[in-house]
Amino acid sequence: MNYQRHHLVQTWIAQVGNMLRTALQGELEIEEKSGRADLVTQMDKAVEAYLIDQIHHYFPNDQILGEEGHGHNLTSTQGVLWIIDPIDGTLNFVKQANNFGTMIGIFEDGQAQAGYIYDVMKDDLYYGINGEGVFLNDQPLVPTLDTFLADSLLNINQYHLVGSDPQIQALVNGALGVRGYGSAALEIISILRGEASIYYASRLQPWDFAAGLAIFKELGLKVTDRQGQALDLLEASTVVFASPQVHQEAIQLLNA
Ligand code: 2AM
Ligand code: CA
Ligand code: CA
Ligand code: CA
Repeated sequence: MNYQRHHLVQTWIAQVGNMLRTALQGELEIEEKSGRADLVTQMDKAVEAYLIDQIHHYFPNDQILGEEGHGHNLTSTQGVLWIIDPIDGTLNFVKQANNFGTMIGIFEDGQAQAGYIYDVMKDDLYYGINGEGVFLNDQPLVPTLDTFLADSLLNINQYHLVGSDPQIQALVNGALGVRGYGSAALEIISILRGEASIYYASRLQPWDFAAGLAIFKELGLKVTDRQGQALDLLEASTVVFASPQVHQEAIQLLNA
């Protein structure tokens, strides 16, 4: 494990937390991206720029993929690749001043090395380091998840609340209940806390799933596409995050 890198990332995340909490005391500059619910603020850009500056300074040979424009032309996962979502849940950041996160995944030749998910307003940092375990604020974390979908809360994103895909209806009907936070970071955190045992989301980008993928792998939990196949770190996908048994049930229902 790369302790120098881990300590740097912890310092950067603390700084990002201060930047974001301070920004919420003032005016946000809000722009639309693809539509009214797809927003970007000056803080999404400022946090991404800050993290990229730090990574470039300490690790000049590493590659970086960030939501707000960095590395979108990458075609290879060779070497060290950082995948960054500066604010996950920007709509929550703007509307709720709560329920958003910062996510960082670190990969080497496509293999997960570390994942960080920071719940900014709670000041809770969840991270997993390859071979070292998963931690919440430096305390070891091993979630107890449900064995059966019927006993599980299912987190889903809003695209599944409309439409009539019968397989998704079967998944929803098979679960104990459905929840949605509007932030991939918080949906993943709720599984790490043992609250939900599955998160099903379509149209996730690499920066939405990379950190969670690294943390889940370290816990022996599953993260795949809808067919149960491994994700491509450079491609958007439908994603199923779950405990192994619940994942198997979900993949069966989603492909029946
Ligand atoms: P974001 O806030 O970083 O954009 C709910 O909107 C969740 O889906 C958030 O995690 C959000 O991440 C993600 N998401 C992915 N693509 C999105 C899009 N086109 N519009 C809004 N949210 C999107
Ligand atoms: Ca966004
Ligand atoms: Ca996101
Ligand atoms: Ca984002």
